[in-house]
Amino acid sequence: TQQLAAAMPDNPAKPSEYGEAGGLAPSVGATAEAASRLPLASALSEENSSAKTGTVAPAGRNNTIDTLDRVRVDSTGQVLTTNQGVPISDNQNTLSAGVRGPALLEDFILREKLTHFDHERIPERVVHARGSGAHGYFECTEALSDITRAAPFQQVGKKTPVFVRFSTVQGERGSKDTARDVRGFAVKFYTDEGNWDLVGNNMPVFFIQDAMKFPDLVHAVKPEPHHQMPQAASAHDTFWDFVSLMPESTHMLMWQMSDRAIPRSFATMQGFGVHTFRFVNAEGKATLVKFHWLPLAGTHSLVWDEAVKISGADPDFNRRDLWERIDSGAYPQWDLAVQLFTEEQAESFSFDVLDSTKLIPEELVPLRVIGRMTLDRNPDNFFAETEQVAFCIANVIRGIDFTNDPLLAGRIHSYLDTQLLRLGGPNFHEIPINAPVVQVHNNQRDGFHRQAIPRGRVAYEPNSLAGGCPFQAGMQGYMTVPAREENREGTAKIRAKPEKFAEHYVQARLFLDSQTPAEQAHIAAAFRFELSKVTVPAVRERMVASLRNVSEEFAAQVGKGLGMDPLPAPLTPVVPNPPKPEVMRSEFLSLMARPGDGSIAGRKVAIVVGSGTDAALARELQKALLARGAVGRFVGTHIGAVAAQGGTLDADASTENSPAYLFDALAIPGADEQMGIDGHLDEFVRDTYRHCKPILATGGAGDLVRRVLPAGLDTAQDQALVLQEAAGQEALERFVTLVGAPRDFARETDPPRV
Ligand code: HDE
Repeated sequence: TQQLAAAMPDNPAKPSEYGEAGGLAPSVGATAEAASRLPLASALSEENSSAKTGTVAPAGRNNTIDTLDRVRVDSTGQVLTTNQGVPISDNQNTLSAGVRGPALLEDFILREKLTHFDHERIPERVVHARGSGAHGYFECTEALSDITRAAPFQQVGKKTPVFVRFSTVQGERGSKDTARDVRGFAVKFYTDEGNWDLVGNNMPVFFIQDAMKFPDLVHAVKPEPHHQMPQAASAHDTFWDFVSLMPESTHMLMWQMSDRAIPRSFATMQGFGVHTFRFVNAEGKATLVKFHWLPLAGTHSLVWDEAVKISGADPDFNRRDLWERIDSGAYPQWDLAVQLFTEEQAESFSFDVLDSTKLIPEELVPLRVIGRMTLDRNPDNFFAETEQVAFCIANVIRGIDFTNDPLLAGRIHSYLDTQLLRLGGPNFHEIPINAPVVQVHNNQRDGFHRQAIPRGRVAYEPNSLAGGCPFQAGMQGYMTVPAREENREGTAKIRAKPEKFAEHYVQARLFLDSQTPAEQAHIAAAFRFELSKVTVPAVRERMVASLRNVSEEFAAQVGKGLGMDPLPAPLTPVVPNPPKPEVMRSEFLSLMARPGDGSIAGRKVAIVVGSGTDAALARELQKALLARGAVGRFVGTHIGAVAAQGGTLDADASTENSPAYLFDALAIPGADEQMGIDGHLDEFVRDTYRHCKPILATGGAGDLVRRVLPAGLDTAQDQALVLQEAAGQEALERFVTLVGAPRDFARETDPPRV
């Protein structure tokens, strides 16, 4: 300390700030010397990971949450205060000069309250405004230390805390959940080497190949600027005008028109990193990688008619489902799988791996599961966590690097840029939900809302006055892969794309050909629906003209639904004779390929109750569902006590407030004539049937169901219709199993008969 005092004669008291001549004391010396003194290696090593991470996160808690506890506020038993902590005696009345006199300017309590309120909104995200988040953890199940240095993948069993936000893209913050749209699937890994954000979608490809087109795409799909319609929908002129002029969108359009765009639950959708990234190992060797999230609950979606109706009955459908799953302990889980491949392999493919409108079929590069993510805690506060979380594709950690995908390049710029405005300045990384669990050390200073209190007078590097600290990590720090193989053509500045980017239809066809007939029918119906909302005939025609390059049969089907006869001439493709693709059909592209393990956890079943209900059977069914993690809700003509056969049941939902489309299945354990006169119940049966969901009807309920369905339907052949006079254990079991199975679309006709 004395030595330091001597080194800083103008302020002899200063060294006391640094403690006893310890590692943090400023000293005269080179950076290298400082580096040799401070234990960088151990600070960054796996074995010596931060005490805040790398330890087992018990269910319902994790290490991010521990650090967030610092800022959580629980007002139980506390007195109301101002923002300065001054107790407030009266929160009802403004201070005024006499009871009928004017309000007084000196009322700092009123003014503080109103002023804060006046400022409590922030701009919504420019896209992905509508979202829902949850905390959880990622557990490594296969170490990849030979392939990447990335901290989460070093040891089997290692847990890394995560925060995840799912979103729609087009609609505003308060829009409905069940819009036909891409879903964002953004994961923030709070690793012990800094934050890594995997900001993906629930579809593996994108509309455009180059970030240059992103503002155009978003302007086209968002509500039209003159009248701000439609909200949370792509079915309008400007979107289809743009995409029909951008044949590179065709593949993505197939996905967006598929049932993937209306997921049943966030827990039942896949996630994709979309771009090709690089893994980098300790030797600096790179391996190309694509990321996939595979839901353990299987891939399940809604049908369009159902999605439209849900948006009226419960616009928060997906948000509520996520919340309730976590609240009830039916934690959503996904396996993280990677496709690993080399530059040489990539070069041999018929498509370019830098083109985000192309996927790599799993038959070509199989998936390798390396870990599992579990979401086990709801946020405490939507704004503080879900709204303020800021994902950024440029947040990468040691062991993960970018590729030259031109779409990715723009994203590396855009996220931080937009967040500077949305979150009000350069210190948003200090907002608790965004802060890494490791400490931040650098010479960035000041700015609005700075939270950290950096010590000392040194805010530059190199320095000698702070012992060279904080110092460069050198080989232990983030290293960019040195070789940029793709740039073989030379270094001429150019605005152009590689040749393979010009082909736009082969994978659109691959996707279509890989679907089941029911899925194909849904895609055709979605094109028909969306284009039927387009008012300019030339736009509709151009789109159908483009679809002819995907499949003549399919284009004809869509065209017929739009009254086009004859079909418009096909658009001229840029590449008329594309190379033969490696894979012509990929079963994994169908939602049916990954139905999950049949678990019904998190599912909801309506058990309709009324005067004809067999109360014992209703209770037995409710118990059987609960035993498997699903919820069976008693739905009456009204809520509250319902006098049924053999006892009173307590209905917590009604046919009026909770229509059929909010449930995964319908059970009517007995019915009498009285129950047959509720028109809502008729709709219940009709909608459940139309949306291809299971129905169990016993006792007189069989007659009720048959009365509602049109005569001539072959109900005996219907696998998801369990109509039995006296329901035994076997019928209950069959029904419960059906609740977790993919829907059987055999019932569907176009247009629907029911
Ligand atoms: Fe985004 N995107 N994006 N995006 N994106 C944003 O960042 C952008 C793209 C994705 O829950 C914005 O903070 C550009 C692909 C998700 O908070 C913005 C381009 C994929 C989320 C932005 C793309 C995504 C965003 C808006 C083309 C899937 C929500 C607010 C070059 C791989 C994250 C914000 C959350 C959000 C820019 C394309 C996924 C404006 C420029 C491809 C999941 O920065």
